Parts: sequence; structure tokens; C-alpha cells
Amino acid sequence: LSVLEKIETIQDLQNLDEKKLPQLCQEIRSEIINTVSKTGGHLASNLGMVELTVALERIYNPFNDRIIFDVGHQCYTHKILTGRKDLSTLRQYKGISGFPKPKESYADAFIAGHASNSVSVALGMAKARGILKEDYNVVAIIGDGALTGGLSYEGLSNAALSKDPLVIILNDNNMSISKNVGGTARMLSALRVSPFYKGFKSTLKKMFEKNKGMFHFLFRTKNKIKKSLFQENIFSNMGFDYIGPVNGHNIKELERAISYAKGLNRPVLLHVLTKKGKGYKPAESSPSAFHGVGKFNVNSGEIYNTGKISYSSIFGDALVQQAKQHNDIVAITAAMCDGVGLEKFSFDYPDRFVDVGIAEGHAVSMAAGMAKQGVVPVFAVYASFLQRGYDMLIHDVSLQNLHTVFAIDHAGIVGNDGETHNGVYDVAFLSTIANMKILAPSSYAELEYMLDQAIHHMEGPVAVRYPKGCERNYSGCSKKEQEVLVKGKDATIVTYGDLLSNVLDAQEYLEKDGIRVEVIKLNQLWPLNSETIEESLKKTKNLLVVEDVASQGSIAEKLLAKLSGKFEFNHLEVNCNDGIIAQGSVEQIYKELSMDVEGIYYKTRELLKK
Ligand SMILES: Cc1ncc(C[n+]2csc(CCOP(=O)(O)OP(=O)(O)O)c2C)c(N)n1
Repeated sequence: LSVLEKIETIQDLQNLDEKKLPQLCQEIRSEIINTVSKTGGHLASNLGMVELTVALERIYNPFNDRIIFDVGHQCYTHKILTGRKDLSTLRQYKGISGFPKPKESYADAFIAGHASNSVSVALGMAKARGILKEDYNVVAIIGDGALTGGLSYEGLSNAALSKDPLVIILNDNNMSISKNVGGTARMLSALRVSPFYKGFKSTLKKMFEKNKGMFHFLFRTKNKIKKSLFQENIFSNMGFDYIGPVNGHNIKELERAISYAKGLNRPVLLHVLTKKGKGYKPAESSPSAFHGVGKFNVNSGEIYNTGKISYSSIFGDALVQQAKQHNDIVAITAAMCDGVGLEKFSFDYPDRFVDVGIAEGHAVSMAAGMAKQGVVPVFAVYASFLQRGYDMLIHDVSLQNLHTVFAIDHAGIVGNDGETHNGVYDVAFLSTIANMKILAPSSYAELEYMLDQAIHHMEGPVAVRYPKGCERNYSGCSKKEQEVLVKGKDATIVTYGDLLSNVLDAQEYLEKDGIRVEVIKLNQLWPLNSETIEESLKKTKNLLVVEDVASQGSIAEKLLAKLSGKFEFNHLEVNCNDGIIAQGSVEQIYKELSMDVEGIYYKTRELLKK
């Protein structure tokens, strides 16, 4: 008989006989594995979190207490336990989000998607609780990968001496997406095998059971016994009560430690050790491959559609070729080596490859330092994560006009990860920065060409933005700043990047209706040269701008500002509106935003009716 089926409420979970917990965890694991095999998602991280989430939600009530998941990609067990047992629509259009989403449930205390902010958010909530004199608990759960992000240390530093009780659970699986990196990883390795750990297993475990008073006394005092038993570490030295490390797959041990942490009523850091991919062999042995995974065969563990050529892999190969010929090129990633296509580069040129951890702001400043001393840094980063580096782009890069290259992957709509991951603000924020140039390829050949231009033939900061996934129908290589690809007299469509193919297809349908559209493709988005567009508009008097960015700060907005008052023309814009775009496949989102072929066709007809 299923245990999970009987869990309708958090109270059911909290009242469940502890003997049934192993079976419950097994059922949750099966549910997660089966669902993700069909929907794709963050499998390995979630399998590692099953016992920890069960233990946590037997002690805290997510509908009253506030549980903040860092990144939030590991919250599937939490979703199952808080009224979303049927995960079949996970990450699908109009379905359950793969991240915590307060709109979906009150149990999802805060939106998540970008790493390292959970401690700050939790501290904010703990302070709000004090100010409003309310009564609930606040818990942050942060991974060892997310702990490489500087923001988490800002939060820890502030929280450590705070009078607001707060429990921070460090979910340490020794992995970011790939193996965790840097001094943080090293510090945690040392803690994992600390005397406390061995002690906890034997002596302290007994203390928990037999002599609570003594244990409590040891925690509270700063005497020598404590020092010998509780190894001093960065967290305890900052001011946290440090507990751990605790076995993250032993519910009994977890419940004891969590209850204890809760009872301390202070800022506490509870260190929990988990195994990424736990309970599913293929994910345990290849946790990186199963971190964010597409569809796969549950029995064999075979992941479908791997090794496909994509913009990321074309970029990675092109940069390896560049590095072969130029020994001053350095590749930088912020914990996304595979995601941005730099795996081969990291093997071939380990001395010219830097994985900084989840530290985009630092990566930008470090790139600036390299550039100042004559190296050519290429920072490959997803568009939405580069948002973290805005001040560094201005202060460290732009003011000195340093030659840095930003390979901006996942620009535009990213699909199933949804609103936190869409790269729809990059054109807006990059174009506010002095000296910045923005290029946008619409094909693999153009990406290779533009990367070469950015590295060797341009000065100062240059961003090359390209979409997630694969090249579409268009495979040309336009080498001008902008180019009229199709001549026409009735309307001018200006577009760039991934959407060019849809525009070209729509133009063909319009031509069948006798409507002649002029298609202008922008290769350099910024600075924006509008001469060709002006020439075209004098003839067509109708402008449609089609782009996969938010409307504020878009190319359309800049173009209209430039052309307004010069002459009369009608215009319509297709873009991502305010930029908050739901999850779904890229095709579904394109359709919703009228960026698919049909949508562009009808928008053009609507424009001509004006
Ligand atoms: C600012 C930011 N940069 C990059 C990412 C991409 N990312 C998602 S999860 C992850 C690794 C997180 O590792 P960890 O916190 O240890 O969690 P685990 O998956 O190992 O449980 C990364 C780099 C992100 N979500 N946010």
C-alpha cells in the first residue's frame, strides 16, 4: 500500500509513523524519477534532498514557517509534500514550476532560480517577523555550490550576529553542477571529515539521547572542551551555532539535529551531507549529467538527445580553435562549464580556463583585471546570470574601456526553466553601458564570425548574444553591421538573432498574399546604426520590429526614439513585454508572444491595416 497516497496534508506527514518514512522516501524518489524522465528537470539535486525535505517538513510547517530554497531547483519533494503530488506538468506550459513559486502555493515562500540569495532573503523575513511581532520560523537551505557565490557571504556576515533567530541548512553534496570549486569547496572538504563528524557519530549521538542538558551546555559555552569537541570553523567563528555535519539521508539523525537547531533560537548553521543523485544509480554515478537533464530512459539511464550541436557547442569549439592560435585568450565560466560549451577548452587549456564558482560579478571584475594586463578574457555566461555583474560591467570594464568579450548564451526565451532564467534584459542593460558593443548572430557561422570579430577586430567590451539550443532554418553568414536580406515595398521588418528564421518564413507567406516585406537583419545591435532602416521606411512607411527582449530598453524603443519626428510611419512591436515570461517550450512561448511564423504574419497584416 502506498504511503504517499495517504499524505494529503502536512499534518499527515508530521503524524506519520517513523517506520513508514523509508517507504515514503522511496515512493517520492520513484515519483521524481518517473516524472523527470518525461518532463526533464533537475533530477540529481532533488534525489539528494528527499530525506532532508521530509525531515524538515515534519518539524517546520511550510504553510506557516518560511522555508527558502536557494536556487530552488531542489524543491520537488517539497512540492509533492505540499499539495502538488501530481508532478506530471512539471516545467510544462501552464504547469507546475520547477522552482518555488509563491503564486503556485503559499508553501513556496519566495521565488528562486538564481543562486546565493537565500540567506539574505531569509534574514529579511526574520527581521520582518520581529518588526511585525509575528511568530513563525525562518529556514534557508543553501547548497555548497551556491555557497561559492559572494552574495551568500554577505548574507551570512549580516545574519551571524543578528538577534533574529534563523536556521541556515547547508546542503553539502560536494557538487555544484560539476565538481564544486575554489576555497569554499576546500573548506567544506575539511569540515566534512572534521573531528566533530566522527564525534557526532559516536559520542554526541549518545549525548543527544541521554544528556540533553550537557549537550546544550557545551553548545552555549566557549570553553576548551567545546573547542576540542566542536572544531572551530568559518561559521562558528562568524558567530553561528554550527551543528554538523549530519548524515542527510538518515531521517532520525536529521530530525534530531533540525529540532535542536530550531530550539536554539539564534542564528544557526546546520551542515548536512547528502549525495547528489541518491537512490538512482545512473544519477549517482553521473550527477553532472543528471543535474539538469532532458528526457531519459528510467531503466537504462540513457539520456535522449545528448551531444546535439548547439550554439553552446559551436561557441566552445570556436574558442578552442581561437586558443590554439592565440595564447593570450582565456575562457571564464561561473560554474557553468558544460552549459556554456567550455568542457573541451577546460581539458585542452586548463591553465587558460577559470571556473570561478557561482560568482558572475567576480568573473566580470577578474576579466577586467586580465584585460588591463593584456590578456583577452572571454566570459561565457547565460544572459540572465550576467545580470549579477551589472555594476562590475560599468565600474571595472566600461570606465576603462577594457577589451573583454562576453559570450552571452541563453539570450532570449529559454523555455522550461521559466521567468527566472529568460535572458530578456541583456540588450536593455548592456546598451546603457558606455563603450559596450552588442552583436547578435542568427546562425552558427555568424557566431564563429562574430566571436572572431569580437576577439581580434573590435576594441573595448563586446557582447555576443545567442540563444539556447540550435540554429534554425537560416544558416547564412552576414558580415555587415546590418543587412537587407529581402527587398520589399509594403513594410519593413527589423529583427535579429533567433527570430530571423521566423521572420523570413512569415515574409514568404506574406509574399504569397501579395504583400512585399523588406527584411532587415541587425548583426550589431548596439551602437545602433539606423540609416538602412530609415531608407527602407521612407519607402514602406510601415515598421515592425521583432525581438526576443523586454520592451523597455529594446531595439524598437531606441529606434522609435531616434526616428520620431523625422517622418511619419506606422509601427508595431513584437517583444517580451515586461519580460516576465512563463515557462513552456520555446515554441509555445513564441506563439504566446506572436513571435512564431503565424504571429509575425498576422502582426504584419495588422500593421498594414493601420
Ligand atoms: C546566479 C546563478 N548562476 C548560475 C546558476 C546555475 N546553477 C543552477 S544550480 C547550480 C549549482 C548549484 O549547486 P548547489 O548549490 O551545490 O546545489 P546542488 O544542485 O548541488 O544541490 C548552478 C551553477 C544559477 N542558478 N544562478
